[in-house]
Amino acid sequence: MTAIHVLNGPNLNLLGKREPAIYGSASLDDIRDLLQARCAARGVTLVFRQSNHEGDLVSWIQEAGQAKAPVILNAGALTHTSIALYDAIKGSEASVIEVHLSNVHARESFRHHSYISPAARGVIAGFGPTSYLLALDAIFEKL
Ligand code: CA2
Repeated sequence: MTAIHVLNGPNLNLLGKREPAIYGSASLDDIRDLLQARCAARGVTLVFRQSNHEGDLVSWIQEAGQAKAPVILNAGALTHTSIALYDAIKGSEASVIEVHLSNVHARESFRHHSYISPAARGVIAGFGPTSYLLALDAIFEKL
């Protein structure tokens, strides 16, 4: 395995600063540090990125697909809107685990549909930062 790519979408840079009742108190840097420690213990390189721009995420998914690197993707609200991300995953044959901090199915109905899920290898939602750790365990064990 060359590296594991963890890609984060719009507004996730605000984690830990706003809406702690929904998203918890951990910042995105805290989540990166948790994952970095696990990856270092396994001798695996972690690529951890966040962007508020859809095109960045498209390019990063293509990059991971070309490198045959597994992806953990929290696309934020783009989950519910982006055919471009669906096409990027399908087109690049990236192996993607979709993650969410919150249980999107227990929230507003517009969060119940995901354009990512049909292209994803699996989906983990509702466990806060542990959603990312569970995805990492799945990669270590299954891929
Ligand atoms: O639960 C998740 O991880 C989400 O992907 C988070 C997205 C939301 O649109 C999805 O439906 C579910 C929102 C990310 C924005 O995070 C914020 C954090 C703090 C303050 C405001 C937004």
